[in-house]
Amino acid sequence: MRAYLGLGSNLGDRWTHLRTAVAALPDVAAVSKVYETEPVGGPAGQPRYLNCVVALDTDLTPRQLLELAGRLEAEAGRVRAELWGPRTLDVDVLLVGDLTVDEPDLRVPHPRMRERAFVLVPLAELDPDAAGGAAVAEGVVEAGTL
Ligand code: GSY
Repeated sequence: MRAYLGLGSNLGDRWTHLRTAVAALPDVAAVSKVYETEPVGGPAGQPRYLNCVVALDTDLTPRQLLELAGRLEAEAGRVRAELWGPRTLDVDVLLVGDLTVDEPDLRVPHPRMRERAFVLVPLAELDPDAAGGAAVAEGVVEAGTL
């Protein structure tokens, strides 16, 4: 099954956090470019994010992908101090095939992905259909590749 994860970092060595996470992911089929993006939500004045999207061809379930995301965030030293606050690493499960999940701690497709240019721009690069067509790139600037 084709799954998409959204990765973001705006604390510490952002490139290393993204690189380390992608290297630890199984069954990677494609990695988008990395984009520097204006923070959405959270406290004013927080640093800009680096964001990318990773495609996996995987048999992992949405729940297993969520657990994997949590492990990678913990390994990056993420501390959940503040809702939507700065973070070393955020890994969101965006899409898992055409599965839908609606549980208190896990919703797939990710419920806010369609509003977020920092998700839609890298996702459109890998799969325009999954992103719903061309994405508006407001606040999103190409920064390089991993
Ligand atoms: O939901 C992911 C964490 N996050 C981000 C992010 O990854 N990028 C940007 N630009 N803003 C964000 N706000 C939150 S919360």
